[in-house]
Amino acid sequence: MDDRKHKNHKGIYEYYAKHPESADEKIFGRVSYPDRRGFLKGAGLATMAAVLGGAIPFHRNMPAGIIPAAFAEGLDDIMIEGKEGLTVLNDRPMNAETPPHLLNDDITPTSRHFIRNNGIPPTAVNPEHWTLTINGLVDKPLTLSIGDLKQNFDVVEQQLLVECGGNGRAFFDPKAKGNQWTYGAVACSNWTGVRLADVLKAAGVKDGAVYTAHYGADKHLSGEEGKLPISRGLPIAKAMGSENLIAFEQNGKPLHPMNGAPLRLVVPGWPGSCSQKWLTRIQVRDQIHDGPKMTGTAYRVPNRPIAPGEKVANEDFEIIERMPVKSLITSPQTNTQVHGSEVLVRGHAWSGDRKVDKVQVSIDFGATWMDAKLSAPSNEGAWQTFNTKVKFPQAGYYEVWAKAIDDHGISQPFAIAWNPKGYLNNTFHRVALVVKG
Ligand SMILES: Nc1nc2c(c(=O)[nH]1)N[C@H]1C(S)=C(S)[C@@H](COP(=O)(O)O)O[C@H]1N2
Ligand SMILES: [Mo]
Repeated sequence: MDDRKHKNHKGIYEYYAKHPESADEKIFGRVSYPDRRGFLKGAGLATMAAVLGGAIPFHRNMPAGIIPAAFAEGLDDIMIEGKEGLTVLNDRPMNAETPPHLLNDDITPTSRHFIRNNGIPPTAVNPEHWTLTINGLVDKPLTLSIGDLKQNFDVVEQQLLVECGGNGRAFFDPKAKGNQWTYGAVACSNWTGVRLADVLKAAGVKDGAVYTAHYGADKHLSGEEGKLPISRGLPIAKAMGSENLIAFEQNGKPLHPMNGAPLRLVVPGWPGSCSQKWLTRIQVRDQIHDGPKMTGTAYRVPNRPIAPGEKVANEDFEIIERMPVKSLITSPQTNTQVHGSEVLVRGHAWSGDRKVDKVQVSIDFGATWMDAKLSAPSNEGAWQTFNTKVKFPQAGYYEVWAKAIDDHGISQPFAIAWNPKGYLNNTFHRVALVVKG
């Protein structure tokens, strides 16, 4: 299995013809130029030069709308500014995942943090003028600048796991609609910010509070004013956990524009959709939030195992809360040849709101398992890293499987119950190796 086969090799000409603005966005990353109607129609010569790797001495001769031949090979993953090696699954909205072997670092570099957008990110963001409002069922509604957050609250740095609820969707049969995430809609960066709980406490959460509602500055794909792409929330008890951050830095720098700059929630171990990006407001509610993507089949699963393809009544769905125990093999890369008879297997494991107790590795399709060495999480909400040396008895084709077991004794399953939207796939990660001996 080749990672590349999942790539969306869309020709750049076709792409520019259909979606000039999103093509710009994909190629040049952040849309920080106020007046962009397709890069190739005008502005941004400096950016183009940066992407091409040099200034363009004859730029005055370039016909309007010409696409640099350097790009004629098609869109490749390297072209999201500040991102490297991501596999683009969708261009509008932008969705891109990270191949497992690029997630080998203990702390995920920003350049390798996946992107999951439901709408169109805000442009021309100014962190100086950004505000966050806390309102609803609180004693004292607050409107805070990022400076206020830094000044009035403890600033903490935490390594926190973000995983999309749909990570692994590609492996459901029958197929579930939505982005066909394979393994890489997960990351564990270092986030700097203030605790969500501290800010809620400062506003004074009133008796009767049930749920938060999160709002961001991104726009609905339709462009319709006031229509939100996504607004999700948390049960108050979870929101009050010390693990959740309102973050303004990612790996020691301002957030990447696609990861929510200048301000976002990071709610580790719960569906990534709880971690509102481009965060502008948190409302405290006396009932479960009902914003876009909180209801119907969005981030909800049937309350019982169902047959593949079975229709389920709306009232039989429940909101996904913590993400299940899971592991990912980040080295070796799948489909590599091993020269010699042993290899070091390395990866990460996590279980939402819990610790992982054990990771086991198998090279014989699950007949026997060996315990891997497993690190403690660097803080609550971080993934744990495992490694073990495996020895192959002879040359040939092997699959390395990993299985994590959490501190409640719950293990990753070999197979998972089907659900209509393809959420929560935590089956074993399997890596193919050809041992040459
Ligand atoms: N405002 C806003 N916040 C959002 C989203 C979005 O589309 N808009 N997507 C959510 C989903 S579904 C996920 S999985 C995470 C992904 O975070 P990332 O793009 O930084 O990896 O952001 C969440 N926060
Ligand atoms: Mo997500």
